[in-house]
Amino acid sequence: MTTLLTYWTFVLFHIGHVNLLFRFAEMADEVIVGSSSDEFNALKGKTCIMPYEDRVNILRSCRFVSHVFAEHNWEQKQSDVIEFNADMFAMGTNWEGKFDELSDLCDVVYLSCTEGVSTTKLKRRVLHSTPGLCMVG
Ligand code: C2G
Repeated sequence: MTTLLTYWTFVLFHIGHVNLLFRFAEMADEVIVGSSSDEFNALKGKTCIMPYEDRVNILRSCRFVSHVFAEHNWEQKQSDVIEFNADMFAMGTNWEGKFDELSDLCDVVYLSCTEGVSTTKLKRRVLHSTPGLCMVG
C-alpha cells in the first residue's frame, strides 16, 4: 500500500487541481491532502472564499482523495510524513525544489502544473463576466 501526501491552499477547486489529483491517484493507493486552514491561508495572504469546513468537504467528495486534514503551518510536513507513513510527498512544479529536505523521509516529486489555469484568473473572469459585481480581496 503506497501513500502520497500533498498540500493545498484550495481557495477554489479548478481543473488544474483535478488533473494533478488524478495523476497523484495513479501513483499511489492513497492520496492524503493537507488543506490549509483559514488562519494559515490568511498568513499566506490568500483570501478564502469558502470556510475551511466547506473546502474540506469538497475535497473529501473527490474520488482521488482518501483523506483530508488541516495544514496549519509550513513546518508540520516532516511530522505529517511520519504520522501518515507517507511513501511520497508530491506537489506541482511551481514548488520545485522547495520541499527537497523531506527526501530524507520519503520520495519527493513535483509534477507539471496545468497551463493557463489559476485561481486568480478564474476570479478575474468571474469579475469581468458579472457587470456591476464588486470584488473584495
Ligand atoms: N496546481 C496545478 N496546476 C495549476 C494550478 C495549481 O497543478 N494550474 C497545483 C499546485 O502546484 C499545487 C496544487 O495544485 O501542488 C494546489 O494548488 P493551490 O491550491 O494553489 O495550493 P498552493 O498555494 O500550491 O499551496 O504548504 C503548501 C501549500 O499549502 C500549497
